[in-house]
Amino acid sequence: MKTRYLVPGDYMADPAVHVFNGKLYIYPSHDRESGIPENDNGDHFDMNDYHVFSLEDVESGEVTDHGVALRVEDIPWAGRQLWDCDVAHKDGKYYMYFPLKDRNDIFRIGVAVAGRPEGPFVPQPDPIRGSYSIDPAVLEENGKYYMYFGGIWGGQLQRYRSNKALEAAAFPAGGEASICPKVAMLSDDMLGFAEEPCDLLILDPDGRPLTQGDAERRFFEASWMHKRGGRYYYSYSTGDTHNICYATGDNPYGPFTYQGVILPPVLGWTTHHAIVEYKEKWYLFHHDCVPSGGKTWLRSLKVVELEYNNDGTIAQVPAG
Ligand code: FUB
Repeated sequence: MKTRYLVPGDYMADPAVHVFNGKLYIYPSHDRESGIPENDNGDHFDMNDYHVFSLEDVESGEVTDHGVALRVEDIPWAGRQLWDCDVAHKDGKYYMYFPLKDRNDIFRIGVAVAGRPEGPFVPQPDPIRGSYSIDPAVLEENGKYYMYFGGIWGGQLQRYRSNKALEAAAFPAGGEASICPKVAMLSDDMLGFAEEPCDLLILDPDGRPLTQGDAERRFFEASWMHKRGGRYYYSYSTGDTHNICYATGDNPYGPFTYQGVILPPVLGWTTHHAIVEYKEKWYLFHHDCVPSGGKTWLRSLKVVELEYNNDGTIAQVPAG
């Protein structure tokens, strides 16, 4: 399959993708031209709503835009910046988890609820208690739901240790274990954490945690978890080195062992993805900035087929 741009008329990024009612539903960030200058804090990613898309034929079928599903102005605790969201389904309801800065400019993770996968989603009055940072991704497993989250730099994860805010942001030294993504089981009502978030450890093949100085492999943001053949695949972006990498494990909490790069750098600064099985094929959804001519804040949604090797490792997708 050739790589396909899915929404050529608008700028969409950070796809989360799931199969609901036999269709593929895509929940992207909705990029826009805000005029805010680019900086390392990500202020130029000033998105203020989400659209939901669906499709039934990945290679050439029509992509339906279901319109606006949630707006910043409808969220009671909103400050600014709706970043990468995800959606989970339980007992006939759909739960959208979204990162948003509150009025103190602190990223928290909110929940909004709908009766249909395309929304509209109705936000809860407050963010999830104990939530922080960005990029929630939810895995369902035997009726339990696990949220993976976190992102450094503009995603603010370096401002926390052991779920507590620090006086000042702190990065480990280059040779020390890197900042980890977080995982927490969700409560039965899907509106909160059932437990304190804990670190998701990513080890090198010798069993040592990846170090903060290992910028080509260590976690930065954009968590995604999928399961294939009894194996858990945790994938993520390395941020400033622009790889989508993956690590495998045998349970939702890890530890995970680093395996390699799925997607080398694309045009743009951020890289972000979702992996999903549909009609017996696997697909990588992601974004790049080719259609906007390299404007890093105007990203376009793409899909390409993902191949697995016989040993279960993922064949690297060529950039472009
Ligand atoms: O879209 C804003 C941020 O850019 C996302 O939350 C990150 O994962 C990166 O893609």
